Amino acid sequence: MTKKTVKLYQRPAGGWGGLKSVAQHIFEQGIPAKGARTLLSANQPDGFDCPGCAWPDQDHTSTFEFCENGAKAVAAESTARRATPALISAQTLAQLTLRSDQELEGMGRLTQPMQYDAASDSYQAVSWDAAFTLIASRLNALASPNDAIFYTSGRTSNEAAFLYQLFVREFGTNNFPDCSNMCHEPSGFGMREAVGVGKGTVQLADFHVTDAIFIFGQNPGTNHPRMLGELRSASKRGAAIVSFNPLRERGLEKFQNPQSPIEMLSGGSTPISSDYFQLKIGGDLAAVKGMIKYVLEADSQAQAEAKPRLIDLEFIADHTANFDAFMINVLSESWAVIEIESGLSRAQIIRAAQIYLNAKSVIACWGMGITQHKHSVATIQMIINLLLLRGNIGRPGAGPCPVRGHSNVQGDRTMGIYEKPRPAFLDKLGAVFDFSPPREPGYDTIAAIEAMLAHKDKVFFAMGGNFATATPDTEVTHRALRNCALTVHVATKFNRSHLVHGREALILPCLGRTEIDMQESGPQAVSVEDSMSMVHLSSGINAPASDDLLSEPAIVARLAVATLQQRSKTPWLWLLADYDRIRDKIAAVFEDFADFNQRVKVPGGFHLRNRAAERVWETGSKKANFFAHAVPVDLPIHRARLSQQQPVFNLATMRSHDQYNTTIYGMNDRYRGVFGERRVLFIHADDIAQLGMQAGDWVDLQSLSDDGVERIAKRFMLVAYNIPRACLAAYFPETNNLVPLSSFADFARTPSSKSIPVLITPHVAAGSGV
Ligand SMILES: Nc1nc2c(c(=O)[nH]1)N[C@H]1C(S)=C(S)[C@@H](COP(=O)(O)OP(=O)(O)OC[C@H]3O[C@@H](n4cnc5c(=O)[nH]c(N)nc54)[C@H](O)[C@@H]3O)O[C@H]1N2
Ligand SMILES: Nc1nc2c(c(=O)[nH]1)N[C@H]1C(S)=C(S)[C@@H](COP(=O)(O)OP(=O)(O)OC[C@H]3O[C@@H](n4cnc5c(=O)[nH]c(N)nc54)[C@H](O)[C@@H]3O)O[C@H]1N2
Ligand SMILES: [Mo]
Repeated sequence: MTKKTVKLYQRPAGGWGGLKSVAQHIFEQGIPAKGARTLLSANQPDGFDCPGCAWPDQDHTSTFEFCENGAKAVAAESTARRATPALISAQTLAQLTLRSDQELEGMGRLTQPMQYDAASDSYQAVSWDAAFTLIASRLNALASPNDAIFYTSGRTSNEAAFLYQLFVREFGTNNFPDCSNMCHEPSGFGMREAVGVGKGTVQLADFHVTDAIFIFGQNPGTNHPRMLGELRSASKRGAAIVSFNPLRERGLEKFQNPQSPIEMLSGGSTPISSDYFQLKIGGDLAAVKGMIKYVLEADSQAQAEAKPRLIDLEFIADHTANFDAFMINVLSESWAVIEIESGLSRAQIIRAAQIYLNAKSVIACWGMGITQHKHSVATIQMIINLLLLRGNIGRPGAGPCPVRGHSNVQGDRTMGIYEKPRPAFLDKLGAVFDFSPPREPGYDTIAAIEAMLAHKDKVFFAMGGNFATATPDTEVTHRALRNCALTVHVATKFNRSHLVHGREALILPCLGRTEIDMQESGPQAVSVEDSMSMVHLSSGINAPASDDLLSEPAIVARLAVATLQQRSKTPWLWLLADYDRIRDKIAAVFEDFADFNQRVKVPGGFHLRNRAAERVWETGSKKANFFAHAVPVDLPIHRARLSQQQPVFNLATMRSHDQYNTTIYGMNDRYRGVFGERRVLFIHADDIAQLGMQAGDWVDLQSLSDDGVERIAKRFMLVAYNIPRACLAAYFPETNNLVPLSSFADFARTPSSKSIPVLITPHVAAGSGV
């Protein structure tokens, strides 16, 4: 194991450190020479879509664009290790539970379906037919289809997701909790209300001509490394890049491009952010509202002096609603509240606003630092307000850019993985497949957990992901899953969710993106939609990890046949034989996918129509709506501070450089200078001193919530860091048990895992009785 060290990382992001890290991961995964070929086929016109993040590629045809963390994701999927029944069946679940998450996934790729055997407390190999028969009989025995819950994680392809939602709706429910519920749900909700489309409106070409890029709550150096390439060229062109982040993130400061021989050899690098605003956790709404206040004040001044106006009056008049009420609300917000709640000075906010005003075109990007708060929807709408002021949407170089996470999380939603489907979509789906889809809204992630807790004997089915670990309130969620009659996981690797099971349990191993998907008509390609609505094909190139794997579409189709039998008029196995047939059905249901098969076969794929980008507003008012939101002063963190004598900290949970969500690749977080340890707590040096502690001390964290339940996460090492006072950061999922199930974003119900009020106490070993 690596030695535990913490040191300031002073080199740029990317560079030789990235290449070295990839080489090490390939070595650790035991991948032979073919590994390199596999890596080189990611995001090629005839290769597979990188299973890493949802950042788009230049035309999806550029020569291999080096991405350290994409390479790690590919290496993890193409590992030479195998989690065979021989390996897994030899251990009881009681034994497996003691292993770390990294060890569980480290067993390698699953090779055969497995079923839980209560007598031996272990998983044992089972045939596919027996597995489908068991699931079908349990589903059909439920009192209501609504007693079954179908989770989706965002790697699932369009074709698999489309078949999956069709099967589940023919079965009779809209219970579709989705990883998106924990991720960009507030972006979808907030933007649909504001501009009528729940997706970003910009494309890569906009990054090439924009004058300013504002980045809120995102760590692209780790989570979207290819975005750094765009930021680097924008920075070289002289575009302003403005970061809002409580933490100093290396990738937002400097970048050494592994594709530039000059930078690599000379040790040179490109500065990324022109300005970096280290605001308080949760302070973005206040900061953006402050910027808007300055713009409006400066605009009144310009008007008084008969100078050119600073806001785009024509755009506001022609395209927006509610501007006057919004303006009154903004002007009445006090600078004092804005400064306190953002943690930025008025001068800093004015500086940011001036950059905004100096730019003809502006892109606003955001990530989890914005979405995982109680007030996330309001914050997103405030960012949209800022863009609307100067018509920064629907023209070149301008627009909102929520940067999505999983490589096809956006596409899954497009395909109908949604618990509140639109009636028009259901009408069409019912007409194309000749059935009556259920109309009642289903469960999102939080509601699914609540339902499993409240009622025993549900069936929980997961298409990928790691539900038990990714969700909040770990102990409660685990109780909910254990309450189920049957839990089923379609997965590539063994993970904690397979250990937190119902009375009966199954693991169904599937092909990964990198593998050849052979069906009756030959090898198949699937399609995915990236963060900028580009839809393109992905075809695997590796031999499957085992002969006994099925593709996700095959699992859905065969399960549908077993469950629905004569009830379904859908030709499931005929569709499965050739994915072009699935795509023709997708085209029949969704107007924007007309001629899907032809358009997707052009190298690079095609761009899905986005009405807001065309300035067509599909909102209630048929305009883009300004939303007035007060700067919140009564959030859980405010209430917790009022209730305590001792210092209450605001904790954000985030990703390290060596993880993909719940998949832990290693113990290092290179850009933050942490090596060999994940249980760390980033904290301001003065806060450490005020606690009477020292960097390197071990502490426990207790979260504070209104429900009176004690939630404690034990043993974190204090790391002095460049972060504002009273703010903390630690990694997910080690901290997920601190987030109460009841603590989520207004309207969107995304767990507020970026703002957890906590107390810090010296570490007490479990069971020490002290
Ligand atoms: N290698 C790798 N790539 C990934 C993933 C991965 O785990 N590993 N996950 C994928 C997924 S599903 C997603 S959703 C994305 C996630 O990508 P990101 O959105 O980058 O996710 P996080 O690491 O959770 O946190 C992002 C940043 O938010 C900042 N932050 C915390 N609180 C606040 C706040 O209140 N305000 C502001 N302005 N900033 C704040 C943190 O300091 C951190 O820099 O990445 C995707 N890509
Ligand atoms: N505290 C806290 N909690 C969070 C977050 C946070 O920032 N803080 N982030 C949230 C976010 S943004 C997200 S998106 C969720 C992620 O939640 P999930 O999407 O549920 O979790 P992942 O860790 O991405 O899922 C990993 C598992 O997916 C399986 N897998 C990998 N590839 C495939 C495939 O091709 N097919 C199938 N069927 N399975 C596959 C593997 O078995 C692997 O173990 O977590 C959320 N939870
Ligand atoms: Mo995500």
